[in-house]
Amino acid sequence: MDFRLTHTDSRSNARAGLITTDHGEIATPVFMPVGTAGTVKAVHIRDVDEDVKARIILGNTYHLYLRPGLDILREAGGLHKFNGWKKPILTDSGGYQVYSLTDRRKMKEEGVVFQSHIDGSKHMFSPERVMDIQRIIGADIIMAFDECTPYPCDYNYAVKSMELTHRWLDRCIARFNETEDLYGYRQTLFPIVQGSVYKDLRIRSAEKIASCNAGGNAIGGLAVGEPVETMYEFTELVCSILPHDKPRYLMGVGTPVNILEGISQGVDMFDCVMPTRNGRNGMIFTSQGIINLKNEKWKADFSPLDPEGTSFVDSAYSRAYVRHLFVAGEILGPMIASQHNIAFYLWLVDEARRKIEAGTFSTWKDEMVKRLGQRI
Ligand code: PRF
Repeated sequence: MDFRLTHTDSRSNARAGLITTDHGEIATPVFMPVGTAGTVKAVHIRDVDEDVKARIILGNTYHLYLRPGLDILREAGGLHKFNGWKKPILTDSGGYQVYSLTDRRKMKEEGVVFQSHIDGSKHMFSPERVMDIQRIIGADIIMAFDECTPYPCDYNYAVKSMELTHRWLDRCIARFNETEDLYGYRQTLFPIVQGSVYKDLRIRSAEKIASCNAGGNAIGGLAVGEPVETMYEFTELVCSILPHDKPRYLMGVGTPVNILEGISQGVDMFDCVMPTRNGRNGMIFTSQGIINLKNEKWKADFSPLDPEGTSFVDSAYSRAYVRHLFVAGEILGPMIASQHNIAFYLWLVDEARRKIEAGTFSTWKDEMVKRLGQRI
């Protein structure tokens, strides 16, 4: 994997760049639609590619390991062959998913023993195991196995957890270097900064991660319930320590406004379930603001779903029609809203990139932040 910065903004830390993988190029800043189980929920892969214009999608080690399981993934020749997505894929390590299983897991130095949310069966994830699994899934970018601390988290726990994440990282790197890709294209390992909301810990963690000289670096443990200003403050702090010439990935973030703030702090990559999850509940993000399609207000609004939207669904369907689909419980409603929302997120990061290139990012961002946060 290679990363080349093409533009840097003079009034903020925003940057535009190009990641090159064996499955093609990824222009940054980028939003990565979440495909937890190997599918961006409710959207055809053709539309994720050609209509939404996603450049990379996400998969999850935890979910894919449980279902369809490693035998099927290996036999398919990896996730790309299995789901038909020909562009880059990133897999999260399971650190976050296992952490969400609060009372179905036990953390140890060796790794985590957890119970499947599907059938209650027992499994063990260790740094080595998670590297081996991500070799089998075959994503272009794979994540280190970490512990995402909850919020709030007391200082002593945060220190212990961060130190464990660092020891696990060393084991991930060792295993990654001892093993090879299985399908003939290269994989890149991203380490993850932790340290909760403690400045000294975040600095220590960012310095440790920077010293690994990885192809790219991630910021974890944020967007877990802390105030948004805290998230921005720590994102900025960590970005100031992580290498300038490597992509930076802020995990699990966020709203359109969070993404614009992240970009202005120097983040290059984002992922979030919000566009698809909220879309399935009838919430759509537009350049005018947020719309709840279930609202009575849209009952007889025959204007296009989003007059400025880039997806075919935006002009093909009216707000009144999509509202009707939601009210009637029709499956097409969640499909249309999901497709619209991820197209909107991709439009947003593309537009940010164009503004960075044109040198007008900061003023555009301030204007967009005012508009995007409001509910209409
Ligand atoms: N670690 C991992 N995945 C993540 C996170 C993390 O801290 C987050 C936190 N927002 C989202 N996804 N491995």
